[in-house]
Amino acid sequence: MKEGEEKKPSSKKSEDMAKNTSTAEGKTMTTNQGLKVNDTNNSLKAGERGATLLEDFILREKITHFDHERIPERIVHARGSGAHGYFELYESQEEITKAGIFTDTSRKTPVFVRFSTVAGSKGSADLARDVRGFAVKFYTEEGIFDLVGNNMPIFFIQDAMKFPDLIHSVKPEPDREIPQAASAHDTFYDFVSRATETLHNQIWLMSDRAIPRSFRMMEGFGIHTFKLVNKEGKVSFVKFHWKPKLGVQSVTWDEAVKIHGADSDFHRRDLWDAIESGNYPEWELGVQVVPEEDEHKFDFDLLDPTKLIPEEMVPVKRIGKMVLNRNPDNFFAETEQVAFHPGHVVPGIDFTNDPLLQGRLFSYTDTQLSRLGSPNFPEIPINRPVNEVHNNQRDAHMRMTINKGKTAYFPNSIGGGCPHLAKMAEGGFTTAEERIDARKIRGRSESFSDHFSQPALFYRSLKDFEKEHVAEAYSFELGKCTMEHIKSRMLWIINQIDENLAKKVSENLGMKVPEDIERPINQAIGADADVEKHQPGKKKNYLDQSEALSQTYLKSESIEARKIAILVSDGFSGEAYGNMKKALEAKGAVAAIVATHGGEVTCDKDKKHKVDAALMTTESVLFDAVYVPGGKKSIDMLMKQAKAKKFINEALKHCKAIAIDSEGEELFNATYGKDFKDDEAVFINKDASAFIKAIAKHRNWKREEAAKAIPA
Ligand code: HDE
Repeated sequence: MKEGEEKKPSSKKSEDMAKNTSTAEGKTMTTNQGLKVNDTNNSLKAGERGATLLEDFILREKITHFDHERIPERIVHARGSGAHGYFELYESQEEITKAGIFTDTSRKTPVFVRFSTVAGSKGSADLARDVRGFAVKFYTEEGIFDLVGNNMPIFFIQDAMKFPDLIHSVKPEPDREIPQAASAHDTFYDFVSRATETLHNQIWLMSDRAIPRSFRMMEGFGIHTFKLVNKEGKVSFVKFHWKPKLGVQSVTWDEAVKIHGADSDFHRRDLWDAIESGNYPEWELGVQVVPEEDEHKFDFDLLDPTKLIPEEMVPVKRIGKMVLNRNPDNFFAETEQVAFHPGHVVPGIDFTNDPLLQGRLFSYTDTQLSRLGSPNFPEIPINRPVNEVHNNQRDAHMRMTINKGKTAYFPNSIGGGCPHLAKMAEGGFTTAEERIDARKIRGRSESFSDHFSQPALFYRSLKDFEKEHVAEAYSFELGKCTMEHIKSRMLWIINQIDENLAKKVSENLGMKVPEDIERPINQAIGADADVEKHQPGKKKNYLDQSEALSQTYLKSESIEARKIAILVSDGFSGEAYGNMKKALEAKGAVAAIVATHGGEVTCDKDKKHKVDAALMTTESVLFDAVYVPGGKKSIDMLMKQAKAKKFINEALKHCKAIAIDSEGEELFNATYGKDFKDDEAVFINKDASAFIKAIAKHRNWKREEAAKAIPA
């Protein structure tokens, strides 16, 4: 873009959506037919106490609409949160693609993003141990491009044919419909231990990535290898990455369990609040590009979605950024009705033969038909492209477009041959040509059979505290399984990934790692397949470690929209509070007063302050750090409250930063804090800057081992 040139406004989509919005401010109530209504409280009756009359068309209209308010929830990814924003490109990528969004730096492309959990139903809790969906809809000038990815770079299975099996195994067991939104049960591990292609995604699921602190602090991945095509028709392979500005951060499992009860909308609220407060979440879009001729240069198959390309082998080039800056106006109309599809692509982006991706190309339209009820779902405002749509598709349920003219066929002369076909030069989509000379076969490539090498690479690449979390997660999950043969099989499998990991988990389960297990190991193959060819075999070591696989790799100095609890009672030091609040807010954090009672709390300057949460209604796990200002009266009151001590103990246990003024030391000594005074994220009577740095680091994991002794 030339200097001084203005970016085009991002509002084309917002303007389009605005045509469908409705505000009731100052308006009279009407029926759906526009008839003014003067009573919406009483039905039409035969006498005041009499039977209700069927004639009451106003009642019937209201109740009928209500009866049909729900639509089927998504089979997977039912629980989600959405936000609007935009995408901007840093520099043209014309060498690898002709896609307008990746070549035209003057564009500000509108996007809608939906984050989700996978297994739970619509009303389940946000902090379930699960993969997170990360689906981005780009409203480009050439049509919709959907990048429908997850927060982990690989998937559980290699072939679309296995998707219903995978999902049936992880969903609640069908006899009792238990457990909700949890993988910790027999059927899931029964499947995992027999379909060993799942192991790589499975070990990521045991890592901290599965319990993020916030949607704003997750990476995103397109997972499949896609194709990019340039103007000359040259093809490159590509993997897409989203790198969050705030780094990748998680909560601990103990917190996740408690957040379930304290605020089951924790992630949804966090995203909403951050955007409302102007702390717009940001990600950079990265690409790993492999020239077409290098397809077979790797120790794994690029078409296998259970494999990632380590960043050490192919670096991630950051090509643009996405900012989420507007909350939806209406959850149902936007977040619920948005219909993603990996098959929504624009010229310059194309598919590979990844058999999982190929199956997805069918599934997503099919599922919208049952969920949204009509092939006209692309006409719903959130799904409409920003460019014009013209074709000969007509009618069906809920058609919105009023097509004029006589012709709905092609070729025609009556309609002047319109809509006419696009020539390639005009930007029409053409599939990248590929030579296919093959036998028709129901089977799987032997190159997909290495199931242990990358789970092992992932585990080796983690920091010690992350490894510990993986061991604890496996122990928890398998501990919840009731069938010995499933646990035993899993222990043998984990042992193939890493002996140390298997040792820890087996000790926690009070079981032995078996010498061998029933064969074949991998049973996710056809009955007539060459069994030996498809067994996972011994793990290979083509890279000792990949730094980028540890989530400590992406660092951030920011404390934007972090929530800091200021723990007080009446008589707290107004000056100390004011200084800390100012310092925190200057960095974009939220300083929330948590007091021994609700309403207002009075400081030592006799000034009243609004209480954000009374101790009895909130929990330490909902905050990122704790500050206790001085003020003798306030400290004395807090000393009498067991919940205040619990609040501090939990923050300590979860390795959070804690700052206490010297007058508060007495309170700190009455907690497990007395054993952690030398801790590098505990600040007694220090200024705000060190505290803020510690919050930006997220947690002091070095404390974790010693903090296990805290019974909170
Ligand atoms: Fe999906 N997936 N999926 N999936 N998926 C759906 O589509 C499916 C897969 C992903 O926020 C459904 O509209 C099949 C991989 C996300 O609305 C459904 C297969 C990845 C979302 C469906 C996969 C994903 C979905 C349910 C194997 C990561 C939520 C509702 C062949 C790259 C999008 C819907 C949103 C949603 C099918 C595998 C990500 C049923 C058959 C791999 C983020 O069509």
